[in-house]
Amino acid sequence: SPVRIRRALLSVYDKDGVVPLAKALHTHGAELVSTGGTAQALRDADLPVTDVTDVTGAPEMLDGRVKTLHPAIHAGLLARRDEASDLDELKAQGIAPIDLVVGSLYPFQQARHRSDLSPKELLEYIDIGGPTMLRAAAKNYHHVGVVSNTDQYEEVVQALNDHDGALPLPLRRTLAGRAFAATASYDTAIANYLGSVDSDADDALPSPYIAVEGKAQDLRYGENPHQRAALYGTPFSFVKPLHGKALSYNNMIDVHAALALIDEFRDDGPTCAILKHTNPTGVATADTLLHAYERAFATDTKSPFGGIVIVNQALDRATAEAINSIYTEVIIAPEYEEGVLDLLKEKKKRRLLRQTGSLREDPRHQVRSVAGGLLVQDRNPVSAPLNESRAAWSVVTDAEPTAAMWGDMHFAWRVVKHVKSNAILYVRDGRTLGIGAGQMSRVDASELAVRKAAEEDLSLDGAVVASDAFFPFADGLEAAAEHGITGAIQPGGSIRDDEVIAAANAHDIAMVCTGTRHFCH
Ligand code: 93A
Repeated sequence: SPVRIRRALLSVYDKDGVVPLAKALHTHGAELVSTGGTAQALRDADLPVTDVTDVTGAPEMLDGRVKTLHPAIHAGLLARRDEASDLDELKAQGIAPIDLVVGSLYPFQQARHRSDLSPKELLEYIDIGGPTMLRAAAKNYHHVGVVSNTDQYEEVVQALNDHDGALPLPLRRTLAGRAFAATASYDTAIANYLGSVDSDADDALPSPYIAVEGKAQDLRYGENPHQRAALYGTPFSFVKPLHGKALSYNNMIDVHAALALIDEFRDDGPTCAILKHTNPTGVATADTLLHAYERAFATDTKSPFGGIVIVNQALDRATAEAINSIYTEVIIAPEYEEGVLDLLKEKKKRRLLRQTGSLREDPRHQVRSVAGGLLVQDRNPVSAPLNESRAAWSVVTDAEPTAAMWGDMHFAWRVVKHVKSNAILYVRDGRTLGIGAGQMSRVDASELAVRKAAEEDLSLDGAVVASDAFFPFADGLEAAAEHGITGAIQPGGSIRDDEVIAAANAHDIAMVCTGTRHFCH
């Protein structure tokens, strides 16, 4: 049976869209009851509002910690309208029923990521009264409606209009479910946060901050069409879809890889990376984005079809046209210049994303599942700028890198991190020349990278080679030396480092050891 909304309690942190909703409620004859800020927002819009303090007869207390936590509110929400005794009790206490709650909680999840808040300040973002209202209304959905997010407003206004100011039961049940999902994920975020702050600092991984706060969406399928799949948590808060079908399971993995890679180049000049199956097919920096794209594409002109292109600055028309000349499934840019979206939207199957944030702002740990459990680790941090990196790296050969080689080594090192192991790649002049990804042997990876470069008629003369882990033997480096490389960057640390360094010296190669390994499995 539809519930006619006679009295609505609105208490929202996010004031977006609350005025139109309140207007609709008012038009349908509902009395509006609100907490301080929300009441102000409604009054500013010339709506009549009853202050919650007038309903409770108590002031807001403890800096707002106690606003709606009062029997006049909660009995009004929880009373069963079909229980005479409930109604009698309300009457005896002079409490009027409340038929609808509109709430949006203090943004704990966002505040959690703010470095300017102390732990004590963060606690103030734990909403107590809000979830209590939502849960009370949701529990009593047979008689009360609950709106727990701004994205439900439109649906609710529509229902009010369609049902003469009432909300039908099926909608109330759906909304109740969403309210409990919202409070559950809210509490999970708090639990994860408290679990992740360990008072005693030591080297052990503290209780991981994972933040999987319930199912976000079902996916059409998983890695393959016969595998069911769903997305949990909020992993894609860093991209906003602008066009195309929802991201698939594989798209999401690739998008993550692309975001992680471009993060390394956030402070560089125009940079473009093309990826397939999480591996870069080419990465380049240049004077313009178009040149960066062309140089990245030239690394491997076969593989980018159906791949991802990501750029570190606004996508201009010329670059978009170049990207558009082959089938590119996913494009990610921080901005799209005027007209560019329209051009790219012509391909229906394509997904266009705007990058709205950086993975480096995500404090969550990296998680992978293995049979029966989860593996949790710190994420591989973004590399330091060249001058800082240089201070931590050591030149182990007689030959010293030139300034240009330092730049290329730094570039190569930041890309090789994002290539599946074993990874070898060649770089010259801020662009990849050949990438060998995912080989079981390092020599194979090296040969693959050489072969790819040869297929594209790219000379390796004067290039630097990067290896994600140490060269176990001199052979990998010697193979590279034959092609005229002049520099090498690798972690070092093999028991045969001496042989590897001797080989480098024999070929007049400048070798830098970083002391850090970048396996990517
Ligand atoms: O501090 S609280 O946990 N105590 C309460 O009693 C309470 N009642 C509502 N926070 C409480 N709220 C929250 O205040 C709501 O969930 C909403 O986020 C916010 C709205 O406050 P205002 O209308 O003053 O902006």
